[in-house]
Amino acid sequence: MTRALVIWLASLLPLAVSGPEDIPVETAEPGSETTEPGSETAEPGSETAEPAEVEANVSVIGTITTQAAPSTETLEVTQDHPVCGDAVPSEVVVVADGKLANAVVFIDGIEVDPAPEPVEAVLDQVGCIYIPHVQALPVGSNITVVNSDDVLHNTHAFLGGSRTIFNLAMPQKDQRISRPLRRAGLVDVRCDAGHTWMSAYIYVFDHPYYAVTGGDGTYTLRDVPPGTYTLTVWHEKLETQSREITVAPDAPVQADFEL
Ligand SMILES: [Cu+2]
Repeated sequence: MTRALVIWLASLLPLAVSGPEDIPVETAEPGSETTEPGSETAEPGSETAEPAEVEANVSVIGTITTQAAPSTETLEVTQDHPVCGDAVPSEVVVVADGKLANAVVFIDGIEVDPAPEPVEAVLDQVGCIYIPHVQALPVGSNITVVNSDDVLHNTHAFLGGSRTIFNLAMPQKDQRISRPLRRAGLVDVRCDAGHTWMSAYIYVFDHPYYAVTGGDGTYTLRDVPPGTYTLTVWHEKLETQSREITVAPDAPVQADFEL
């Protein structure tokens, strides 16, 4: 088994339990399946809050499913085999029992003032794959790119598919470089060191109403002000879908999607 495959399998363990660790949410409740950007404003010490209190903040919940087959193929490694192995797993469609991981669910076009609190985030390069593969962050956050491999990675991030926001040559193992995410939008990351199989996505938002699905396909949006909104779900390969929802003050909206 290649190193990359072992590392990838290990990376799935937390995914299956608690979803991708997209956001360092200090106050995440045990067992919460999705990222909880809204909870970053919680008071220090709120880790001991009653579960019922947290549930009261839930505005939109749902499950993202698909009939698409999981990506079972591996991606051929074409260079740096001693570090990268001969193949790495594809993370394009991660699905179990029809539940889709790595889908980003968000309210489209909502304006908030002030902007959400920035966070410190990490994009690691381990065994010549990015970890996490998909994450979502508030605008203004810092992303620290880490090279955990003893090989050159050149981490190139594009906003909106074309505009370079950082382009980092990282020749040293354990090298770390931080960059701010100054604008909202979808950032895709590629490796310009010839590792054509490497890809990651960072979805940057100027509001706190978003989540990334974990291994169980569920998401939760919290503290959304009552109103009517467009709810959108994005996935790197499957069709983007949107739906109008109305958030009421008293009960959460259930909004499931099949991509
Ligand atoms: Cu690379």
